[in-house]
Amino acid sequence: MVYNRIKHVLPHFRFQGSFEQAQEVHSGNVNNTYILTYRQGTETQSYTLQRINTYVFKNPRSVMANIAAVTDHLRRNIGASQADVSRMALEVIRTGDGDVMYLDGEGGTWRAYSYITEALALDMVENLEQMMEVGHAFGGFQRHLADFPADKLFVTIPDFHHSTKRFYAFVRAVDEDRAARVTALEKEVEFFFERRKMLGEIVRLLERGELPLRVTHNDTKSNNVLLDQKTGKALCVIDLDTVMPGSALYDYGDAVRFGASNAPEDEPDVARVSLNMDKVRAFTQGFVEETAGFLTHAELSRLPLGIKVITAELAMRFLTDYLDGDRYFKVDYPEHNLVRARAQMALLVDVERQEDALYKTVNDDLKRFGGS
Ligand code: GN1
Ligand code: MG
Repeated sequence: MVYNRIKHVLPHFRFQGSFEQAQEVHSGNVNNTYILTYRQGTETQSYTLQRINTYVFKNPRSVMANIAAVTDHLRRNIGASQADVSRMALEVIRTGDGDVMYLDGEGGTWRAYSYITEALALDMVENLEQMMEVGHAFGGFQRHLADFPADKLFVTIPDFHHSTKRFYAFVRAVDEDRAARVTALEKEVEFFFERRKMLGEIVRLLERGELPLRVTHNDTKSNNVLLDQKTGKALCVIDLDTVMPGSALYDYGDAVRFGASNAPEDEPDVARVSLNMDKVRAFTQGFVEETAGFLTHAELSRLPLGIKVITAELAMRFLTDYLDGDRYFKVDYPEHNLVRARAQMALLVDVERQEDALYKTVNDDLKRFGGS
């Protein structure tokens, strides 16, 4: 029973009314998520309750400090132009003591948000209008945080997108072969050695100061955007766990990797995995329209590099976890991480094939929206 897993936690948060029901949501790969319904007279109010994965987030207090600061900032900036800010920025629900999280004494670390109703989070983007809205959402997120001091954020997962260090971690996993799985994976291992230089390109540009550090979301999957069920318009960006200083290329690249793929992230039949250029164009239009006014030309003109690096990096992270014996990502079956890795590798091959078209798309939008 879902209720049995969370009932000891519920009284510690400032939820309004009396508990009615709880449902588990299975879309994330890291945290455990529940949607709660509370009733007050004839009104119902919903909340999101999450148990934070502390294997992944070693310092949940820093994660929550980042989230509280960023959501306050978003609320101020969005509130200046929008009437209904409660549907456009997440709100952290405090504990009875006014804290941003609750430790249950059994090793569980919990936090809650108000739940935005009549909204959709898309695991699979169905059409180009939706894809453009996802672009507006993540581009708008960057825009609203452009005046947030990136150095005030905690680095909650050090080197999260340091793809060169990710490569070294992968090499270590191959060497250690903790789950005795490496023998059958010669081709896969070779794939990442061949792309070693490309993997380090964004890191090098950041280190040389050719790309600036921004406040980035770092997990820009389409299901981390809420769209209004009635109007289809983007409302709010969710899952702020990995908000950290980073490159705009990461957010653009990860969003295209996930939202513009013709197949799910863990598609077992790699022949079905490919990059949908129409979806790339729709996303890029939404994203560039929001960001052309403040991202530098060095960033905007290199957006497609983000797709390559992030797709390669995630493929490699899945394979690393498979080699380590599935310690990091939640898996539904024994080969799940390998299936995910192979699907992302197939996607990367298609991204590489369509690279010229990707640069053309971005350049067309830069002309259109005057990105300097
Ligand atoms: C993880 O759990 P979720 O879906 O928010 C991961 C991301 C990956 C993603 C792949 C903290 O995110 O980096 O891109 O899975 N989050 C963390 O689906 O590692
Ligand atoms: Mg996430």
